[in-house]
Amino acid sequence: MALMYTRLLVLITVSVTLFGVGSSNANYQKGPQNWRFDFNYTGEPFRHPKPIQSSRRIIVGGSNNWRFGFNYTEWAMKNAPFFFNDTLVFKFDPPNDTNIHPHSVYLLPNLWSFLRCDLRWAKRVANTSHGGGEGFEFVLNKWKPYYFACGESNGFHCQSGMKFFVMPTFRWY
Ligand SMILES: *[C@@H]1O[C@H](CO)[C@@H](O)[C@H](O)[C@H]1NC(C)=O
Ligand SMILES: *[C@@H]1O[C@H](CO)[C@@H](O)[C@H](O)[C@H]1NC(C)=O
Ligand SMILES: *[C@@H]1O[C@H](CO)[C@@H](O)[C@H](O)[C@H]1NC(C)=O
Ligand SMILES: *[C@@H]1O[C@H](CO)[C@@H](O)[C@H](O)[C@H]1NC(C)=O
Ligand SMILES: *[C@@H]1O[C@H](CO)[C@@H](O)[C@H](O)[C@H]1NC(C)=O
Ligand SMILES: [Cu+2]
Repeated sequence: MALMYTRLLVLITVSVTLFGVGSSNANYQKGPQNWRFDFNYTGEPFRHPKPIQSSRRIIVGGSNNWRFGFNYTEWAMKNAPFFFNDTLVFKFDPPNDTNIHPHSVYLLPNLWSFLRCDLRWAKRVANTSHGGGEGFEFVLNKWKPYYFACGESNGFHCQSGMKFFVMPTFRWY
C-alpha cells in the first residue's frame, strides 16, 4: 500500500513537472513577436561563426603613446579586455639633446611591486632607445598578469601614472 502511494506520488510529481515545463514553454512561445522584435535576426549573433580574428596591434596610450603625465591604468581599464597574442606597442622617443627625460619599459614581478612601483626585481624589456620608429613590440603570449611600468627616474615615472597591468584572456570564438 505504502509503495503504491509512493508510485502515485512520483507519477503525480512527474506529471506536474512535465506540465510545468509544458506550460512555461507555452508561455515562452506566446510572445515570439516580442522575441523577434528584441533580437535582430540578421545581426551579429545569428551569422555563421567567425574565423579566429587575427591578433591585434595595440598602441599603448593610443595617440598619447608612452609618455609622462598620462594615466595608463585608466587607459588599460578602458581598453580591456586584452587577448592572447595581442601585441602591445610602446612608442617613445629615444633620448637626445632636447629629449632629456626618455622612457623605458619594465615588467614588474607581482602586484605588490606594481602597487609600490618597486623596481628592485623588475626586468627591463625595453631600454630608452627601443621605443623609436615603429615602437617597441611586446606580445601577450602567456596566461598570466603582466605588470608594465616605466623604469626611469627611480620609479617616479611609474608613480606618476606610467604603469598598468593586463591579463590576457581567451577569445570565445
Ligand atoms: C539588424 O542588424 C544589421 C547589421 O548589424 C543592421 O544593419 C540593421 O539595421 C539591423 N536592423 C534592425 C531592424 O535593427
Ligand atoms: C599565439 O601565437 C602562437 C605563435 O604564433 C600560436 O602558436 C598560438 O596558437 C597562438 N595562440 C592563440 C590563442 O591564438
Ligand atoms: C629629439 O627628440 C625630439 C622628440 O623627443 C624630436 O622632436 C627631435 O627631432 C629630436 N632631435 C634630434 C636632433 O633628433
Ligand atoms: C639599448 O639597447 C641596445 C641593444 O639592444 C643598445 O645598442 C643601446 O645602446 C641601448 N641604449 C641605451 C640607451 O641603453
Ligand atoms: C590613475 O587612475 C587610477 C584609476 O582611476 C587611480 O586609482 C590612480 O590613482 C591614478 N594614478 C595617478 C598617478 O593619478
Ligand atoms: Cu617614463
